[in-house]
Amino acid sequence: MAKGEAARTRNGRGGAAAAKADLSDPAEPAFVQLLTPSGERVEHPEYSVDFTDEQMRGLYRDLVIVRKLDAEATALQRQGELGIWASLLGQEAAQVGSGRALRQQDMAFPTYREHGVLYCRGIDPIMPLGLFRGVDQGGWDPNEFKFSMYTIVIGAQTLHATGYAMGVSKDGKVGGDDGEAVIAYFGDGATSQGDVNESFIWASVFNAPIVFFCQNNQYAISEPLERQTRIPLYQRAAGFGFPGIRVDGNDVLASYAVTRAALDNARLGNGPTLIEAYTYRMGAHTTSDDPTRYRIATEVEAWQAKDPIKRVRAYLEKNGMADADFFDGIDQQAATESLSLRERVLSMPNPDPATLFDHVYPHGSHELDEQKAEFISYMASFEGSHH
Ligand SMILES: Cc1ncc(C[n+]2csc(CCOP(=O)(O)OP(=O)(O)O)c2C)c(N)n1
Ligand SMILES: [Mg+2]
Repeated sequence: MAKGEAARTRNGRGGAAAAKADLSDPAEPAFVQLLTPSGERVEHPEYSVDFTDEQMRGLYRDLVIVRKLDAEATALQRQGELGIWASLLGQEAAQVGSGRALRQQDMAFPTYREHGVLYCRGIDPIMPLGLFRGVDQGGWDPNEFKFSMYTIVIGAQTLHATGYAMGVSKDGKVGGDDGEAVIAYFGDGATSQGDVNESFIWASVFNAPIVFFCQNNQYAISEPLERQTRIPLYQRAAGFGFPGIRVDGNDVLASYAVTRAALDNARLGNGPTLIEAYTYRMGAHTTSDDPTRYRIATEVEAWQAKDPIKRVRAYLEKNGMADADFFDGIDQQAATESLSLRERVLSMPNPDPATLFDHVYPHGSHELDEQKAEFISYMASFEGSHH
């Protein structure tokens, strides 16, 4: 069997992979959409946005900048400056839409791919690059930015988020318009993890103020969605006793509107919501992955037509809300920010290896002190040698 055939057979639908990605496929359940792929504004009976022209341009700026920074990080990995990188390419709208819907007091729990949400939280985009370069553990303060550390263990952060949300409730910080809400990000593959299902149960029965934001990017590394579920993911919520909704994850307006409504419900004390942001991972799973081994080019092309940035640009142009100078200015700003990112990555100092022991426990331990001393003398034994 040829390689391409093997990939198609694993997808289970033969040559239908491209049709699977077509959102107008009647077999696909409806989702909330406010901006079509061609840049037309459409209304939805339950969800709306009322952005000013300035705010719309701001969303465009966010989308372009996070894509550019992401491309720079991928290039840095290819040049040997990062150990690995998990690209967000294609998922910008899901991340910027939900990220901008968060209020300052809300707490977010990311995976390893939420660079766009991190950017919206006001964290310097250099921070995750230290982690992926292996020179620090991710340098931001989760309490200061209300954005937890990246989590590589699939689904684990949903438990952290649920516990945190239960704590918010116990602290009496829900029930009003100024209440606090929590959002947990995870992928389609993560929905098969016990941790995620246990989180759903705890959040449900304790009515925790949490939004479960699943970016269904159609793959868990090489495993397609049909290996995770026989029903649309958002419908899983019904079995746990809270609402689930599917949104066009390539539509920044719809992602914003749906997330804002779910966060408001949580902060008012109405409990959890599962949001399935229906999107597509345009690039590789990480820089260690080769997606041509398991998916066909026409599928990727079908999703390129639904690009999250193109549709916002088309909308701005059609409605005379931005001119060529504006778009050039944004491209210039993105180029400047990515150049700065590159320069700062290249000048990141290598840490003293002995500091590894300083970040295990907040107040250290006797055993760690001993191990650190032993390690320092071991390292000293190499001094003067070339090993
Ligand atoms: C508990 C656990 N099992 C396996 C892995 C290896 N792993 C890393 S990413 C990944 C796929 C995750 O897919 P998904 O949840 O869809 O998120 P995506 O990467 O597509 O954003 C797996 C299996 C892991 N990191 N943690
Ligand atoms: Mg996935």
